[in-house]
Amino acid sequence: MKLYLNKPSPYARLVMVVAHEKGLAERLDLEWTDPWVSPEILTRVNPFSRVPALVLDDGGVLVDSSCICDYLDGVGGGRALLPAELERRVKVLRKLGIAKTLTDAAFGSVIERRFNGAGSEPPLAARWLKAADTSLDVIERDESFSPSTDTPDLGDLALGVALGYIDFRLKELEWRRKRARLGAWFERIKTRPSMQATPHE
Ligand SMILES: N[C@@H](CCC(=O)N[C@@H](CS)C(=O)NCC(=O)O)C(=O)O
Repeated sequence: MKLYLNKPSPYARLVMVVAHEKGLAERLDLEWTDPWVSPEILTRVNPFSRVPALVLDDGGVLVDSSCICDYLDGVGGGRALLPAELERRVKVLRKLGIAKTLTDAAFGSVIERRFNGAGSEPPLAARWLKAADTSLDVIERDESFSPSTDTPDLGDLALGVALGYIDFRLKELEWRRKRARLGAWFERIKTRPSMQATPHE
């Protein structure tokens, strides 16, 4: 399997975290690429020129981190990160949706600033940063993110990745202030080998 990725992408990082959790990291042929310059090696497999993109051994292509993670969870070893049984699955999907949307808000605001930020804060960046800040307050009060980080599911891992991205690109949010429980949770989950092996750069 060939994975197209770059180091600053929180979406690509989530895929790599899952690959490590599932014992698949060694089976991935990594193609490091900058999606923003629309390189031909990427656009010929993903016409959206986005990472992550995964080319399967039969030549089929998966795009979008949630779809790729679902696939890796199915083919990799060990416990399921996204359980098949409906009641448990819905709980994980709920957390995954929150964590991915937090990532979208944080990443979107960074990109808005980069492309439309000359002079003042772009309105969409301001909107998404406010949404990210409010959602962090909600997550701080949400006890469903696994208190034990020994057996994280896909929702927990996605939240770890979202918070790691905010530390990487949006330090000024100082998200730990007023959120001691979440801060302590993140300190634990970020020690997992899958998180340690996949730093942003
Ligand atoms: N929903 C997608 C988002 C992927 C995405 O936006 N990737 C960014 C890098 S973090 C990208 O490749 N952007 C290039 C572009 O939009 O042109 C996912 O979950 O994988």
